[in-house]
Amino acid sequence: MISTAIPYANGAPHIGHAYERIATDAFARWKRLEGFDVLFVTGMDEHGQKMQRTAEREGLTPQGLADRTAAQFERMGEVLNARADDIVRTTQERHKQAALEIWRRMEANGDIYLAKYAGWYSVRDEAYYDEGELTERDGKKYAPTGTPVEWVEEESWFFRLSAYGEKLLAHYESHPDFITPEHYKNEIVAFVKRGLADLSISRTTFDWGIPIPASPQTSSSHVMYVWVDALTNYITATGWLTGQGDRVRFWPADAHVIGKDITRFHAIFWPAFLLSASAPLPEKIVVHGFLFSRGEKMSKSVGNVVDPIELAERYGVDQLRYFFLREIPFGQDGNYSHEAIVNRINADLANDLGNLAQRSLSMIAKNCGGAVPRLHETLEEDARILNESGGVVELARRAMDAYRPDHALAEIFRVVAEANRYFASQEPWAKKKSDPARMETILYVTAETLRRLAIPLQAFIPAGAGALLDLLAVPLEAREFIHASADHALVSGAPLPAPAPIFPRFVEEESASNP
Ligand code: ME8
Repeated sequence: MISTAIPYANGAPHIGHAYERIATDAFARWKRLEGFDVLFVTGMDEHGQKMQRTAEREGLTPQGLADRTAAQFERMGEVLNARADDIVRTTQERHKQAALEIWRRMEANGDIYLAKYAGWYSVRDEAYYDEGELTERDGKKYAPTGTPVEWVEEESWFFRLSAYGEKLLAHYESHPDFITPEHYKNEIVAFVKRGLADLSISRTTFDWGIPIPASPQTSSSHVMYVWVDALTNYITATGWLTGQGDRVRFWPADAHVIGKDITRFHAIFWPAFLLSASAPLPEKIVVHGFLFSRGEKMSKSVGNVVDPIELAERYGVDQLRYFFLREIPFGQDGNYSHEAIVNRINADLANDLGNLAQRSLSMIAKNCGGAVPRLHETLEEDARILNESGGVVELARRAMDAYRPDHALAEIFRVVAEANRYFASQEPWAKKKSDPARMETILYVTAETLRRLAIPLQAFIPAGAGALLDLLAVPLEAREFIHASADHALVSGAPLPAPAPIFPRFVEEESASNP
């Protein structure tokens, strides 16, 4: 099981959401190609004060706003070719049951008590902050994230987070890869070591949330703190807490993929809740960085939010996926700009991969009767490139096991570049008359190399890699990693479809000022 964070349903998808979805989809596809039975889940975070306030501002009901946003995110998943197996919406009945069940278990374990809360709350972050963390500007106080905070006093249920510090530290110690990459782990460990305060986990000042069953102790009605509610979505998808459905076996999750701003919630609160509820902990919290448009943080107030669907329509879906996954060192922040995207598309996809496929396959169509060429006597150069392409899945696998799609793609495209050098130096076009057998061998070796590269590429650029495998007449049931070896090599004489270009160059539109 692998998951994305569940986006707040108060606004349309932005590039950060697209990046997270694409990366998680690539990890999920990779594991499927490895032969695993994969559950890939996403969802929508639909409760909380932020939802209630945005809905009021827009003249909608909170549910109406949630429905509108959920439809936008569903469309984003489809457009990006990154559909999940399940979308957990926190207003769904199955999710309410799971959230109440985790609450019941934490309460039964003695970890929930009633007290009065007074403190600084940021509605934008849906989080409390300590006085010491705040900064003051023009008489107003701000959270470390830059969002305004307000003073809140209310009766609240508390979770005994303070009791879990030692247990969490022991878990980080015994599971050194629990939080990856390492530098995010170091921040979390330092935070826990400073000591954890108990956590307020209910609200009485608004009602858009999961109601906590009334108790004789309470004087007002409480709804669940949106993060207890939201984090539980990961279990809702499996039915583990309620024992319902046929996905119970998927819990614990292998990886929760999240952005760097929500590591505390995932690496401290969530495992503490699970320990309290006697539920197994997820294997890994996989943290990615933030994307910036030429170095600026995107936000609605700055007005530079880019619609990922527009980007996909402009550059192409595989092209956008490739750019994100190849360009940004996974775990670090990254920049995107028109120039950077176009450079990647044209250099790697169009020139290196697309051209090689186009040139070799059209030569085969013209000179080898539209069938896989014959393989005659092979030379050292042939063996070398076949060896390189034969080893690529293993090298990329190591990178993907470390959640580095950028490294995996670098390995694959290193071999794409090798294959180009092979093709150019062997000059099959020059052997057409002088040594047709040699020409056939070179074309065979090139086609077989393309096959071995296209198989792992399916995780990243599924449509283009699939189209390339179609052009090589590789059957749908022979496209997993076990098929990337020589045992499943192309069979000489097998008919091939007519070649068609994959990955055209991105050509700049004529701008109005430059006729
Ligand atoms: O945090 N670049 O929702 P969200 C990369 N509802 N990633 C970004 C980003 C950017 N510029 N901006 C946001 C929430 N993200 C909660 C999650 S999970 C139980 C609840 C990432 O819509 C962000 O880090 O603000 C998070 O992983 C995801 O997008 C959703 O962010």
